[in-house]
Amino acid sequence: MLRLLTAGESHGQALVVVLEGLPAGLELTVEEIQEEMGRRRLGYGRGPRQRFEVDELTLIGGVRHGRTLGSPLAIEIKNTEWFRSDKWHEEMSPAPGATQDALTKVRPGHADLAGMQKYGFGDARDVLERASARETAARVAAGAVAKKLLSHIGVEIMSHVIQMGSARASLEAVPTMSDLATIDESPVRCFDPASADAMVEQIKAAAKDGDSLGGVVEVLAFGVPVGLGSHVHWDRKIDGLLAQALMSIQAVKGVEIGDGFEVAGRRGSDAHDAIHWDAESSSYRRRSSLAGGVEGGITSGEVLVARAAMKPLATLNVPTLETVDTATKESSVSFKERTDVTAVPAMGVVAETMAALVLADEAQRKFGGDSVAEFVRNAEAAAEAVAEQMS
Ligand code: EPS
Repeated sequence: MLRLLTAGESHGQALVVVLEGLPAGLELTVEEIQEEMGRRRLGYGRGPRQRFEVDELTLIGGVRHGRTLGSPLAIEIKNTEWFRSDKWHEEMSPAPGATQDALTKVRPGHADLAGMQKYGFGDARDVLERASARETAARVAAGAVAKKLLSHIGVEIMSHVIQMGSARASLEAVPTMSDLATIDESPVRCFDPASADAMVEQIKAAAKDGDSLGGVVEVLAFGVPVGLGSHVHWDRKIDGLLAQALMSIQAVKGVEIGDGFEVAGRRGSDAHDAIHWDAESSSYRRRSSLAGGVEGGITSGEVLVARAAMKPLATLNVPTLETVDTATKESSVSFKERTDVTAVPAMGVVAETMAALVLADEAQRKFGGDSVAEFVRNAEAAAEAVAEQMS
């Protein structure tokens, strides 16, 4: 249905995005994609590159006069560091040649060593340039488009940071879409200001030691229709698809839907969302959201909740992790690259993107439509059919 391909290396000339399967007639501007990409650059603990790198993007194909054509959407995102200096030109040149300084003190936890072994490289840069989270800029550009499509059927997606290092946010108040601007203004994209202060302190302390921090983000999707995904096959379950998409984000090591891990320790009588008939909205509602809006691999119509845990970045400003220099086999500490203390606040925006791509894909599978108008018409008809079935 909706297929995303990205290409490009972190310090190469540009990232390239191809998004195939969009309906025609979706209004789209460079500015709105750029605005979403700007949100990914937010967050205390990001490194210097975020300050000077501007996500300069060009719509190359698939859009005419501000509307999609139904053809593949192609976007180019220039790496401004390449275009405003000649810093990476030789190191990343596609022309035949060789590097002067191969990176061989591989970083534990990064793709360096496994990638070198798999692809037969002697220089970790041949791996890390693509493994880098710079690639998430391309994903977010595509995610902005998927979100725009979903907005036509009333689906809205947001995220917030619920843990940074060992600082956990209070989860008592659940944010809604109207809180997103406040969350984006928080230096760590945390909804609870007191927890945000504790998170900033943790980042400051880690930065002082040249160390890095991980954390957890929560993605919330509102207005998700009943019936996306299916119980009939392992690869059609919406929770499985969301888990794959979220787990594919660089440095993410854990995903849960709703209160997945916490619920595992409860008794069955206390682990499920009671169902009742809500006469006011003429719909079935759940009294809690332990299942995160998914039952049997199908969306239930409740708010969709997914969480993603990111490990601390493997690149440290003061490298202390034991490793081996692959050129000499001697013991060493991993090489130092310019890095961020944490990218958890940015990861939230990437997680929104991945959820949006999965939901837009599934919505198109269920409702179909070659134009946005047809897609919306079909979604409305499906909603009416569900309402009729209930009456
Ligand atoms: C990254 C390291 C840093 C980050 C980068 C991802 O880049 P650099 O080493 O060039 O300073 O800033 O993230 C981005 C550039 C981005 O746009 O997100 C890494 O090693 O993954």
